[in-house]
Amino acid sequence: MQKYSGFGLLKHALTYHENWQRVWRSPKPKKKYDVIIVGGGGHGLATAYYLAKEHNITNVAVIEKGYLGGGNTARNTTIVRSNYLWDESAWLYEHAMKLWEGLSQDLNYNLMFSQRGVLNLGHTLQDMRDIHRRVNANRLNGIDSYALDAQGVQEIVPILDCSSNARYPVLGASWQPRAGVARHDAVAWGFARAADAMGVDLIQQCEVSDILIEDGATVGVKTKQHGTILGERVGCVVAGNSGVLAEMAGFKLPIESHPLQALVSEPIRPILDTVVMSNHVHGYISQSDKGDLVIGAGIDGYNGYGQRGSYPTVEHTLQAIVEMFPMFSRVRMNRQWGGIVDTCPDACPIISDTPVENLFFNCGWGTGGFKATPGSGHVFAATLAKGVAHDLAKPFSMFRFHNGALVDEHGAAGVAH
Ligand code: FAD
Ligand code: PYC
Repeated sequence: MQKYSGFGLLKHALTYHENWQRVWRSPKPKKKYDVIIVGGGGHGLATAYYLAKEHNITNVAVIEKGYLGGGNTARNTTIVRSNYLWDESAWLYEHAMKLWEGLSQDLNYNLMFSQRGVLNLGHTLQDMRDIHRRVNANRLNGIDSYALDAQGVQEIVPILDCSSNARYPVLGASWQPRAGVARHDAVAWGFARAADAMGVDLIQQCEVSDILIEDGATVGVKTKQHGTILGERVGCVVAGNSGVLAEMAGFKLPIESHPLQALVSEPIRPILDTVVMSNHVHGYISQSDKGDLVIGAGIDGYNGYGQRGSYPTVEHTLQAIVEMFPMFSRVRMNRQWGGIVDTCPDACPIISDTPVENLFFNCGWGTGGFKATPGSGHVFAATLAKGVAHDLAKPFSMFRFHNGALVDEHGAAGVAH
C-alpha cells in the first residue's frame, strides 16, 4: 500500500493531485476467467474480494459498464441495520452487520462505519403493534432491538417534534443501537483495492451486451468494448439492470426497476447524531460527518431506468421532514439525485442459480441493499465457488416465486414500496 509523509501530501496538494499512484490496476481483459462478475457496485466487488480471500479463486474479472461504485452504491443514503422480521432475512442482514463491524480493519481502509443507532418511528397504533412484533422477533434472533415510547424517542432525538400537535404524532419507535451509516464510496473502493491486490481484474467502461450460452450453460459474456470474454461461471450483480441481463440469458425475473431518490442539504453544525426513519410519512434523515442533512424519499411509483426522480416525491418527503423537524424548515437543499432500484414482490433479494447452468444472479435488493453489501458478497462468493447456494442464500432462490415460499419483508423495508 502507498504511504504518504506529511511532505508527500503537501506536494500532491500543490501539484494539483497529479502523478498519484493508482489504487487499482486497469488491466486488459484476459481471454478466459474462472469467474466473471458483471457489475462493479459494492455487491459485485465484495463478491470478487471474498472469492479471492475465502476461496482462493483469483482468476476473476469484474466487468463494469461505467465506473466502480457509480450505480446505486454511490447513490444511496448509507443506512446499515439488521432489524428484519423473518428469520431468513434477519440472519442474512445480521451476517452482514457482523462483517461490517470488522470491515475497516479487514480491508485496511477506513469505511467510516458509524454505529450511531437507527430509529424506525411509529405514528399509529398499527405501526406500534408492528414495531413490537418486529422487536420481539429481532431479540429472539439475538439482534439488539428495543421498542421505545414517545418519551424514549424524545430523549434520543430532542429536536424531533414528539408533541401531540403533529399531523402524524410520534407514538414510539424501534431502536437498533448497533445500526448506523458508512461511507458508501469507501466501501466500493476498499473492496476494489483489496480484490485487485489479490489479482482480480477490475474492468471498467465495459458493457456486457449478451450472455453467451452453449447447450444450456453459460460460457461467458459478450461485451461492447472488448468482444467475447469467456468464463467458467458468471455472476450478475447489476441491481436495477437485472431484468435486462436476465432477458439476455432468455428468462424473466419478477423484478421491477423504479427510481429512488435522495437529497442533501447545505452543511450545518452537528445537530443530529442518529438516523431517524419514518415509513409512515415517507421520509428519513441523518447528518453526515461533513454536516449535510442526508434525506431520502419513497420510491417513485412508476417503472424506469432513468437515474432521476420526480419533483412531487421530493416535495412530499421534505414536507414530512419539516413536520418531524420544524427547525429544518430554513435549511437549504444542495443536491438531489436518483438511482434505479430492483424491487422484488416480497421486498427480499434474489441470490440464486438460474435456468442457465453456471449462471447466477444476485439482485432484488431494492431500496435496502447497501447494508447487506459485505454479507451479500460473502454468501454469493461461496455460492459461485461451490456452484450451490450458501445456507444463508437458500431461502432467496429465484425459484421461490415458483413454489410460493416468499419471505415478505415489506414491513422492514427502509422505504415504503
Ligand atoms: P449497484 O451499485 O447499482 O451496482 C450495479 C452495477 O452494475 C452498476 O455499477 C452498473 O453500472 C453495472 N451494470 C449494469 N448493467 C451492466 C452491464 N450490462 N454491463 C456491465 N455493468 C453493468 N440501501 C441501504 O441498505 N440503505 C440505504 O440507506 C439505502 N438508500 C438508498 C437510497 C437511494 C437513493 C438508492 C437509489 C438506493 C438506496 N439503497 C439503500 C439501496 C442500495 O443502494 C442498493 O441496494 C445497493 O447499493 C445495490 O448494490 P449493487 O452493488 O447490487 O448495485
Ligand atoms: O433499507 O434502511 C434501509 C433504507 C433506508 C433508506 C433507504 N433504504
